[in-house]
Amino acid sequence: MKRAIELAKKGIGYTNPNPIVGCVVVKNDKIIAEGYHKKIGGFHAERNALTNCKEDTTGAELYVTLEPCCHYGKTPPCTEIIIEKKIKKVYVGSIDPNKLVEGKGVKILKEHGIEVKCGILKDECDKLNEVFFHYITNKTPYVVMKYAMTMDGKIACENGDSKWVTGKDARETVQKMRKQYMGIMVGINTVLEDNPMLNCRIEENVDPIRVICDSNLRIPFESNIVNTANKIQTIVVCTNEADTDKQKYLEECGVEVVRQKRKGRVNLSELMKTLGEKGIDSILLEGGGTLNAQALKENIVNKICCFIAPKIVGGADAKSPIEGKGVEKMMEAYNIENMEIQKLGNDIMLTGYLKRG
Ligand code: AOF
Ligand code: ZN
Repeated sequence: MKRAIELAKKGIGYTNPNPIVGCVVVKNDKIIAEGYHKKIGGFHAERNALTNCKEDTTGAELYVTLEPCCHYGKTPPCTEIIIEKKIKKVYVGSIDPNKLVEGKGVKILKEHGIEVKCGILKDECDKLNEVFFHYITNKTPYVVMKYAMTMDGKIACENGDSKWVTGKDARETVQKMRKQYMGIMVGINTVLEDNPMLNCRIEENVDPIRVICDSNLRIPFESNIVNTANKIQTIVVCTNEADTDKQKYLEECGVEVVRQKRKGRVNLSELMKTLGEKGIDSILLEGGGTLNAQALKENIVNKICCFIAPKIVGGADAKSPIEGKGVEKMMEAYNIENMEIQKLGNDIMLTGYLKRG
């Protein structure tokens, strides 16, 4: 199963909104075939492993990180090929929460006399697909709030200079996240201040879909975002008071404008529903502080990824990652659970999950 997990990870960034899945076939204590889900729409891990196998699979055992599917989707059910190839025993990591599967894959295999053992390295397998599990159940994107700050909790100096807070290794990790998650979201202030590209610079053609929250359509026509909207999918979200001529012009530049039927600020919960309907399974939220505060308030954040650089910049008015009004009492703080810590060069990365309820 460890090998199957390794294989599954090769699919990161290519399968969304489908899961990443790895599969290993073993006979006489030897791996006779391997496979993983390479790309959305392509064959599933099990079918890739079994069709690649040169040896006779009769009586072999199969390890798969996610329960085999039993439905006709873009491809035929994996249970069919497992039965056809006369596999004797199947070891499963996670149960598939997809309503079309949800235990039925295991049941069908058992009905065909195949022994099935579930929950092998379950936690590791579940972690592979935290995005898929959330999206298939809620139909809204899994939101990862990411920010980098100094040891005194600042994301920039008082004058706004922010290049760079963290070092090379941490920044490279962020690029990998831009590949892994389907969308990237920032507020208009970040566009006005930094004129970012919000693309993925470690690999071509894996840029995330850019989502800009811009209630009044203040985005400059000459910004990098608008200038590249023909090449990289870009969604700008505004509310009803935004200028309709500007909307038209942006659309001519290749920007998709989502207009929410409300006044004032963009409603993020509603936006998550809209993005979910567009098939976007995950969002890397790169702030700034006002948008981050709103995202926490509207309860759309699932995971936090906080980079801390060994630096202090000071300044009472230097920006911090979460602005807004904040909570009134320590008792009301947002709590983070299952914290993990990792060193990246001289920086550290803290990850954790928003505690619900
Ligand atoms: C995958 N890859 O290796 C496995 C999946 O859209 P389809 O027809 O490819 O079906 C996708 C569903 O199949 C997915 O939601 C999940 O429930 C199941 N298993 N999917 O993309 C795989 N094993
Ligand atoms: Zn399948």
